[in-house]
Amino acid sequence: MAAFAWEDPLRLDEQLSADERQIRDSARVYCRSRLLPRVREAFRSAISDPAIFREFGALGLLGATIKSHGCAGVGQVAYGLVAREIEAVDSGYRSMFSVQSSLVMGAVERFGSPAQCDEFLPRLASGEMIGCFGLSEPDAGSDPGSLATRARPVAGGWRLNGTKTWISNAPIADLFIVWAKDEGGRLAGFLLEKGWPGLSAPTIHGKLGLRASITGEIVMADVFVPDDHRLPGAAGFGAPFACLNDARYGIAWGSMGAAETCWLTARDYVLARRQFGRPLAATQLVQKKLADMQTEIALGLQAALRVGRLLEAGAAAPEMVSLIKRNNAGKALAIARTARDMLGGNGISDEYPVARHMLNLEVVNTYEGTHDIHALILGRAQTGIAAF
Ligand code: TGC
Ligand code: FAD
Repeated sequence: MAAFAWEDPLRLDEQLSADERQIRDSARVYCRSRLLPRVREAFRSAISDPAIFREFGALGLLGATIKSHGCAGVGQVAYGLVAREIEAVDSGYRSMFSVQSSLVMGAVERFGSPAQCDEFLPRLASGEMIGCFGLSEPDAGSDPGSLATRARPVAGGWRLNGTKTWISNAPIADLFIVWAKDEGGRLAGFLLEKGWPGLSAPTIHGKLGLRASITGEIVMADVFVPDDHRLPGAAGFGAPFACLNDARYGIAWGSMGAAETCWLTARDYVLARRQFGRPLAATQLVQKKLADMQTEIALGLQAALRVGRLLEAGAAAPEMVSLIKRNNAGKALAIARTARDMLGGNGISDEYPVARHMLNLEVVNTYEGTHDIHALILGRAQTGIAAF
């Protein structure tokens, strides 16, 4: 029998190509040397540093799966590995990366005109321009089909009225993807630019999780949007959901990165911490917790890899993405809570990363479709009954 590598129990590493390993390793070096040293202060003071977008851009990480406009054109697995490295530091940084890459650049690339792609993708890829994605509203979260933002046709374009809430990056965004219904109730996507009359993006204060990623509203009071800023290929809810599939897939990998940090921190801690005359790691209860963490992470990563390979082959279904987003975010949150407990009183301190990850993962379990909404998507697929 082969030897067992406890850190990589199912040998994920050998299932990756040399290129994928190299992309992962360079993302890891950046995340550990540049993001990790600033995350504690960023979380404490709720600082979302716009320079991070330019750093991601310089490394070719933004919109990395896009095969044009100077983007790297890497596969879905490589994209997932990058999300895992970033979220091993903080879910807020991964949020900044996913919104820009999957939700904003993805929307422009899939549904934009050639002129819109030429105008926006290079600046989004470099991080010079920051984007946000406005779907959720005060009265339309899990049920975006009921959104109230309206686009009224006028000479040369549209007038948009409505409010989006809980929008990542909004207060620092230059480009706002806004989803609105026209007078016939059909969904359309629009590209709004910072500074336009009637457009504002106030910050939402007082968040207890995801504090390194700024969140805000998008308030639109009769904002004029010229025709050339409507996404011509986006018609109906299939458009925002297509972008969400990509971001949800990235979360499945990313949340496992956060879980790994919690697991490894807990392991180091219980090996070093002695109570009742022996290391905590010498107790059966503690070893069971470590084994559960290792098992869920190994299975979650294998599932993400499998869906990544199917996406690369054009053979993945959205329900597969729901399955791994729901499972991995939920399991990562449980692992973070357990790790927090295993560190005792120290688990509450931000000297250790576990409580920060735990608070972040509460958000990750909620956004991009809550844990229960993804259960209902899977329930509908197996019963044929929509129970929303
Ligand atoms: P339903 O009838 O199911 O679908 C309406 C149309 O959309 C199509 N569709 C999809 N297409 C591609 N991929 C998917 N995953 C799709 N899901 C649905 C569907 O085929 C249909 O197309 P058509 O042509 O027939 O009209 O619509 P519903 O209203 O019954 O949807 C139900 C439900 C619950 C599944 C959906 O509303 C949902 O997913 N709700 C969750 C909302 C959500 O995820 N919001 C995320 C907001 S963005 C965000 O959180 C970003 S955080 C980012 C960060 O910081 O990292
Ligand atoms: P609700 O939909 O009100 O749900 C509340 C609870 O009810 C949940 O537990 C849910 O599972 C449950 N529930 C809802 N419907 C049902 C049902 N039919 N049956 C059983 N249970 C149900 N949105 C964007 O558009 N862009 C962003 O960039 C973005 N970033 C975000 C960043 C942060 C920090 C946060 C917290 C949210 C962000 N969101 C964003 C919004 C996010 O997608 C929503 O919060 C999420 O979809 C849930 O919507 P809600 O908060 O309105 O909760």
